[in-house]
Amino acid sequence: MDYQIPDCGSVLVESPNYPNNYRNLESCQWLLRTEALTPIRITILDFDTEEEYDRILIGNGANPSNSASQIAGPLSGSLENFDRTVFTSNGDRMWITFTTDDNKVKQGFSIQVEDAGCVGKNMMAFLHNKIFLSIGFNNRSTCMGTSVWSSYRAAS
Ligand SMILES: [Ca+2]
Repeated sequence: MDYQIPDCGSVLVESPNYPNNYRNLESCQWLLRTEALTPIRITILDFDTEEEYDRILIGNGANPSNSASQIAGPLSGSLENFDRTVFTSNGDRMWITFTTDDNKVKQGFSIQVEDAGCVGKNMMAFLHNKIFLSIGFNNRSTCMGTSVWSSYRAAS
């Protein structure tokens, strides 16, 4: 899924089927960018995956295959064991990948992705349209069909 974060807005990136269990052999990718070209701040709100085997990676830019761009991960297991739950990009684009192995599933995760240029402002929820779908990397319906797509913007 590719998400564009509205000016002063945010989106929620969730594992497939969240808050129900994800499936085995998931391979998901989210590409994120801000409309305002400001950095992105992501906050892990909830996280529970099979330790070591079901994991996410987070990076700067729009190319998850570039390992030099990775800034966090692999993250797996429970949220309470993480040293950090907030990560900020160095530019207006960020990526998240999620892969699982062939056995043991858990609830997964919910991650808030915000326009870092507006963090701290009062925000209210509203629905936002999906901008465009990712192409090529992942056509699995488990990733495409279940990601929650909601966002927030500053209250006027
Ligand atoms: Ca697993």
